[in-house]
Amino acid sequence: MERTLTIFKPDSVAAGHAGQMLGQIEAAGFRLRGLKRLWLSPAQAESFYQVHRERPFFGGLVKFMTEGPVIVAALEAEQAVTRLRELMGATDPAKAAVGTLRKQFATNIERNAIHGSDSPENARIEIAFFFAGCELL
Ligand code: 3AN
Repeated sequence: MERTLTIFKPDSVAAGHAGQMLGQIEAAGFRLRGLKRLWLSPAQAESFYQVHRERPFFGGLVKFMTEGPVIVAALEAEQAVTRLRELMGATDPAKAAVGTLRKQFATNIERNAIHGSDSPENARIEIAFFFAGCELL
């Protein structure tokens, strides 16, 4: 079993899509191991996305991720990282396959509805960013 972290981004939470997205994720076989709703501060969003700090879209990404509450979840499944990214679809919803979460719920490459860890190692780091061990039962 492998774990991954997902974030239902501010666009999804504001639109009331988080429940539908989580339902599709659970229906695909993921088990929920941790769940919380929070509003990221600019410092927290900058820290979470520090790998992108040199990218031209970094400022816009931090502004977007702090515009309203997010819902974060720790998920467990076999090959959870790869399988969640397949379910999410391409970063740019215009390029995402039909049926993927981003095709259904994302607006554009920035306001793209959902985050998923990109490797098992980053999943461990990202889960520890949001959850204490006692919150992951
Ligand atoms: P993914 O979320 O598919 O792993 P990353 O890690 O390359 O994509 O990008 C992280 C986030 O940065 C994306 N989810 C998106 O919100 C934003 N982003 C990525 N590329 C762009 C871009 N070219 N323009 C604006 N925002 C972007």
